[in-house]
Amino acid sequence: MEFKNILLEKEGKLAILTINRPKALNALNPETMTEIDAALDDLAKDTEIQAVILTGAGEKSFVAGADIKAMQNMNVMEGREWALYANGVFRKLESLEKPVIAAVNGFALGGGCEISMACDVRIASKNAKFGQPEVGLGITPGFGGTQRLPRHVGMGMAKEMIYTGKIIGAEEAYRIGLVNHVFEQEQLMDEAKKLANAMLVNAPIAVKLCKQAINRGMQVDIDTAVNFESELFGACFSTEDQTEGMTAFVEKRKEKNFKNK
Ligand code: DAK
Repeated sequence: MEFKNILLEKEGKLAILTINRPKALNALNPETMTEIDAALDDLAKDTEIQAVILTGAGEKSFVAGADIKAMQNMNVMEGREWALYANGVFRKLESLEKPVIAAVNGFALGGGCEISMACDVRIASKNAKFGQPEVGLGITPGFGGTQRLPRHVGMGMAKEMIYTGKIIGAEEAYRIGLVNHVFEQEQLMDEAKKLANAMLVNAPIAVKLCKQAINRGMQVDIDTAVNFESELFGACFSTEDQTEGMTAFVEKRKEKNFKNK
């Protein structure tokens, strides 16, 4: 598929997916969502790629939300279909079997905040702004904001943000745990790559299984969750990378040759 609204670049084991509609502050219209969907299918199949950075084009905006102009005249069925489709794409992103880092380089409002929350880790530039301003448009968050924001920052903080629609800066987002780190804008992508590389040196299957354990485990009771973790832990002992990782430790060898097998 030829992309018009996103860029998909690959550098070794790392892919960089950039939402590229800077004139509309990278707002998510249906075409962009379809392209993200196709890019995620590509990334899921590409066994070379083991980590992904998601960012927005330009210096002003990560994603300024779902495209309000595209939604303005939707009828009930169109709104429902749009929400179902987009939520499916966000779930695909959240479940991608590789870590995804959101490098939030400006506005992350509405659907922009929501897509960042479907990523594993968020880092932000100092000018980043987060919020769920939907109630001011007469709608609820539609891409999982009511569900993921309380999981990230707790129910009280999420309710305050969602009911008031207030926009918070990067430092406040850091304080409440919505982002892990804040950097100068010009350093953001380098720092995102450093973080990705700190993941890429580890056994990819183990990282993938950790993602499954955390994502699924957070949705279920603790007994089910730790049982699931035990199953995945056990599964690691069928991999060559477990043998390599432990052999390297015993041999006091720093360099490890993980093969994703
Ligand atoms: N949609 C469409 N265009 C947008 C946009 C958006 N979300 N945000 C910005 N733009 C466009 C502007 O219209 C403008 O285009 P032109 O007028 O030049 O053609 C261009 O980007 C530059 O924006 P501004 O001129 O407004 O730039 P400023 O620096 O003055 O302001 C701003 C930046 C981010 C504060 C402002 O643009 C703004 O308030 N934008 C809207 C932010 C917002 O409310 N975002 C949340 C959107 S609602 C659902 C599915 C999803 C959702 C809900 C339901 N279902 C299917 C049920 C999610 C909803 C949302 O995400």
